[in-house]
This record gives sequence, C-alpha cells and structure tokens, in this order.
Amino acid sequence: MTMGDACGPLSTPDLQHGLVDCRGAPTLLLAVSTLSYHIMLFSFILVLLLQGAVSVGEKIFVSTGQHTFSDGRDLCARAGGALASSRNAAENRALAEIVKKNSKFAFLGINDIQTEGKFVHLNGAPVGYTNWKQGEPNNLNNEDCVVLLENQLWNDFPCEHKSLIICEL
Ligand SMILES: [Ca+2]
Ligand SMILES: [Ca+2]
Repeated sequence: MTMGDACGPLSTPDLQHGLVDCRGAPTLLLAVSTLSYHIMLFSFILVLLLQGAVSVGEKIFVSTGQHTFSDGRDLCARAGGALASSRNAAENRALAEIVKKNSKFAFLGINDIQTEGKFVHLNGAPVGYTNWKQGEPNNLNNEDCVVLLENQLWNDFPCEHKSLIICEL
C-alpha cells in the first residue's frame, strides 16, 4: 500500500513504515459501524411502529396478517415470539386496538384442543384472565380456538379458519 491508496484492511508493516495515509481508518470504521448499528436498530423500531405495533408493559404486539391458528402459532415462534394472549385487561385492550385497526378478529394463544372446555395457554398453563362474550364459549361445531373481537370480548372459534395473527415479542 502506498500514499494515496484507498483505505482498506491495514497490516502492521503498513503502519510501521508510515506508507499509509489513512491511519485514522480503524477508528473511523468503528464509528461508522456503530452508527450503522444504531441506524439499523432505529429503523427496526420505526418499522414496527409503522406496522401498528403496540407496546404494553414489557410486551410488544405486532400483527402479521391472517392465518390458521397452527400456522400463526408457528409463524410467531419462528419470529422469536409467541402468538399473543391476553393475560390481563390492559393487554386485552391493547390487542383489541389492533383488532379494531385491522377490522379483523384475532386468534389468541389460547385453546381447548387437549380437553374440551378446559382452556389453556400455549404453554399448557390454565387461563386465568378471561373476557368471554355472553353465551361463549359455546363450542359450536367443535370450536377449540379463541378469537378476540374488537369490543374486547372473546369467542371460541374453529382453529382451521383464518384470523388475524398478532405476535407478542
Ligand atoms: Ca372447544
Ligand atoms: Ca363460539
């Protein structure tokens, strides 16, 4: 490397012989890569917010389109999250906001596939907080999944039908 060369990976002999006119490059490269990391992180959060992500407590809810219960569950898991569940009224309200915005009811990460009438979360834990619509769950034609309606109420619903999928991250 000689004077005037473009800055590239520097070897020790280059530095020792003072042949390179870009000794500040390593520091500069580090600064640039830190800056691009921050820009990337900022863009990621911006994209989430533009997509209508809602944050409640430590959770971020992001909607992904309409899928069956099992496809939605797998999709969220692949994204490093889980199909969203309302664990309390605040989370239920936040999820209902997304439902309202999309005008599509959404699957919750709750089902009674294993034992009819016994609703559990994806990890098998029994459901504590519930917000059933009057007359639900009615297991009409064997409904084993649960959708959240825009009025914040729940209805048991066929798992194989497509509904809005909201992942919690
Ligand atoms: Ca059922
Ligand atoms: Ca029902």
